[in-house]
Amino acid sequence: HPAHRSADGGFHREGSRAEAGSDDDAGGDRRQAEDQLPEKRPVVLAFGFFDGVHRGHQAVLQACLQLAREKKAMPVAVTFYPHPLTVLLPSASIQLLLSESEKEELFKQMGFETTVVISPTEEFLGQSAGRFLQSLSRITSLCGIVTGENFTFGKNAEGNAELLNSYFLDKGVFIQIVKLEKAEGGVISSTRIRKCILQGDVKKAGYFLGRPYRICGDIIHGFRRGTEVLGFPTANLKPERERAVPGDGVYATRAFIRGRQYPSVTNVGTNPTFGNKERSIETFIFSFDEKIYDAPFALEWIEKIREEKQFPDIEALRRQIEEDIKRAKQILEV
Ligand code: RBF
Ligand code: MG
Repeated sequence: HPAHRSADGGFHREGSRAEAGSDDDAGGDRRQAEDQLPEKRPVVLAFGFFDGVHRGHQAVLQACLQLAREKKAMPVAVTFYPHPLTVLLPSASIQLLLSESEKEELFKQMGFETTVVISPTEEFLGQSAGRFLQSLSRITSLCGIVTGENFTFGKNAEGNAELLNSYFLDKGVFIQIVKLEKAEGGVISSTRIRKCILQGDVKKAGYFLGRPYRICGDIIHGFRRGTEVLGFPTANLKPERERAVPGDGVYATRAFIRGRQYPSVTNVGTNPTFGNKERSIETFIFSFDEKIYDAPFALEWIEKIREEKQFPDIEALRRQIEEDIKRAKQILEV
């Protein structure tokens, strides 16, 4: 597996797993940064949390791939998981745009053979910016670092791109700071994309991401009502915890099951017509086949169609769903 997982924020060679909190360099620990990356081959690192791997992140990652080609070095995406905030504040719930494995998969698709996933500990996050830089400078194979202009590091985010630049100025490490990508009157950021998704604007989120927003999940059993009362059997998606879910409403979606695409329509909400207590995500696949409801399932959110509403009776809801399907087919061009 190409990902090198690090339990304490050090840069470890594959297989040299470390105990969290034990990398005190004063003790001459063996797991020092210089012997932590896969090989002695020169490396160019792209640093970031990269939640979403949106168009701004893609610019940073492409710059890293390009620099690595120029330097005949290995490009390495260095990222963090879980979110540093949830380490410092366990009660914080942050709604992420990608799971860890989805993020790694996107790096791979872009051309990164190697990813380092740092699982940040409180110690790692509490270290000074200076100490973070020192540990980087001990990687003898390091020949370049690429980050976005808003990258920060060290305790209280005291280190920034400028400090990174000045620190490495005379050390033979090329630092490239990539400008933030802008669209529709603002900078593209994970926070902005999360807001779009929560507000139901999945179309704009997809534009900022450079691909439709996608959620993978397990199928859970829903209410039999879908089949028996309405005549629209639905697959119920249960996303993993801490995942950004589009706001309540009806959406044109594409379901992916065992590598196949299925145009579909998805309702998010509490089904006010029936007064459910729990929020559900229910997908009706147009070309329904019993068998496909038992497989892992990914959903791409293309465009919102309408708000979820309370209908006076089941027949009125059923007629509206027929309209939703027509509209979704137009949007999905099927
Ligand atoms: N339930 C509602 O109470 N109000 C809605 O506006 C609504 N819209 C839906 C749109 C679609 C395309 C689908 C598939 C379901 C919708 N539902 C809505 C959910 C419906 O009540 C639910 O699928 C059945 O009750 C079975 O759980
Ligand atoms: Mg169902």
